[in-house]
Amino acid sequence: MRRRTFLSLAFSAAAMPPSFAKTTRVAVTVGDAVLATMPRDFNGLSYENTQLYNPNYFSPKNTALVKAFRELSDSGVLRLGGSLSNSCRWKSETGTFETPAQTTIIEEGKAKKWEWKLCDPSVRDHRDGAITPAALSTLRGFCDATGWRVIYGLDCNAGGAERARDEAAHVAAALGDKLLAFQVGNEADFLPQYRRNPTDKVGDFELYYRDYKAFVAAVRQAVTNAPFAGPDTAVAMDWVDEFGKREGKNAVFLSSHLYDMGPGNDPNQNAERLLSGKSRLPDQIAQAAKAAADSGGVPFRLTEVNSCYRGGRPGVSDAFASALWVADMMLKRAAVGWAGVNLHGGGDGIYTPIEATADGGTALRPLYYGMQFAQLFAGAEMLTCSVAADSNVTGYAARKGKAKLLALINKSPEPAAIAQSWVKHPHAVHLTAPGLDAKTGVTLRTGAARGVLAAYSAAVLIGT
Ligand code: BDP
Repeated sequence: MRRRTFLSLAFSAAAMPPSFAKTTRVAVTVGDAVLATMPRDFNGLSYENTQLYNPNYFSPKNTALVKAFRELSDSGVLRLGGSLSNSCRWKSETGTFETPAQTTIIEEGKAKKWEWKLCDPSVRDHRDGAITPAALSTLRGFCDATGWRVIYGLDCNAGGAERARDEAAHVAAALGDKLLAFQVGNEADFLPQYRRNPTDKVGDFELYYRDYKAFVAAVRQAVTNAPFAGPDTAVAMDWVDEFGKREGKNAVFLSSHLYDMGPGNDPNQNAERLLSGKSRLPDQIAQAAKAAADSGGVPFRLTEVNSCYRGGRPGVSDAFASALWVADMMLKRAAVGWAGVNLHGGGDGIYTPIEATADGGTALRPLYYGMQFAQLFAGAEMLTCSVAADSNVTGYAARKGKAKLLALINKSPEPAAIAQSWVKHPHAVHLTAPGLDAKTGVTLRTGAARGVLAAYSAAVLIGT
């Protein structure tokens, strides 16, 4: 056991001003052990890949979007996939490669899927487009302007291996070293063609893996060293484990998704629930650790994540509660050594971090500021940190060069008095808003460190 440095200070209730009568006490203990380094490209966003139907969206000329990405991270990861990537059209000078059955899937997707809301107005209202080489070339310009790289989802539902070869060849040529990896299929564990029985909820990995191998082989005929990752499942962590065992270091990373709560149309999915910390996460952390070990050390990336599935819950997923949630959820995953997370969104989706407004502009949602908060830890060594509190406060400690960072996230309705002496001479970056349900007025600001963290607020103490 390494020596632990217990640095909390004792409290005296009598010393507290009366206005802090209901203030809870929080004692922070930081250890010396390094848990993991938060990768510089940890931060990420996830979009429906039909957003590429508009070549002017992910474009260096979309300067407001470039600014939003850059101010989130100078080396982030844009994942293109989502439900619409299972029914999207690709069109190059060679054609669309569609069979009549695949055309039917694309037409059904156009008519029935709600996820078009996650695309900017020009795509949402004109679904007849296709991903084209022109969009890939502007995407490259966007990557150069932002410093971001791309995870590109290939359609194994409305597209076959021939199409994948043509599409991947264009993607690889356009993106070059801005391509982090291809994935095959979005949430293939839920695709009907991989179920042994129609009543099965989740498909059979063997059936998927056959297609996966065929896609990799076809793509590598055109792009010899094409990088792949996967299996990008909705829920099946046993697929992740199996994928890791078979692919090992052939895969850039292992991936799956998580929505912390239930469906967005369920009124029980409220802010209190979101901040309670109850989710599938503890299981997923254990399963991801096993998969990484079984694969010989391939890291795990959460390629799609958000609060509520089916688009998010109004007043929760688009309000300040989501900012506190995302700050906590990102740092928690950084501390267990994950490769990164990609927050799903786009268009004017309820849970989107960055909104594409009706007039073609860009607006930042509360969630965005929570992601910026976590980004302060990019490149830092995460240390053991325990928080003794009688309320819902979480803490994360790290060293970044000579600086010490201590994030404290108060997810409770009472102010929290912080006892710590690990960070010396701190200043602070404060994440605040007028209230938990605030949709505007969210700020992330540098200021003086305070001994008391306001109800529903967070701060990173930075010092020596
Ligand atoms: C995931 C899909 C994504 C959806 C999301 C949701 O990949 O496209 O938008 O669910 O339900 O399964 O919000």
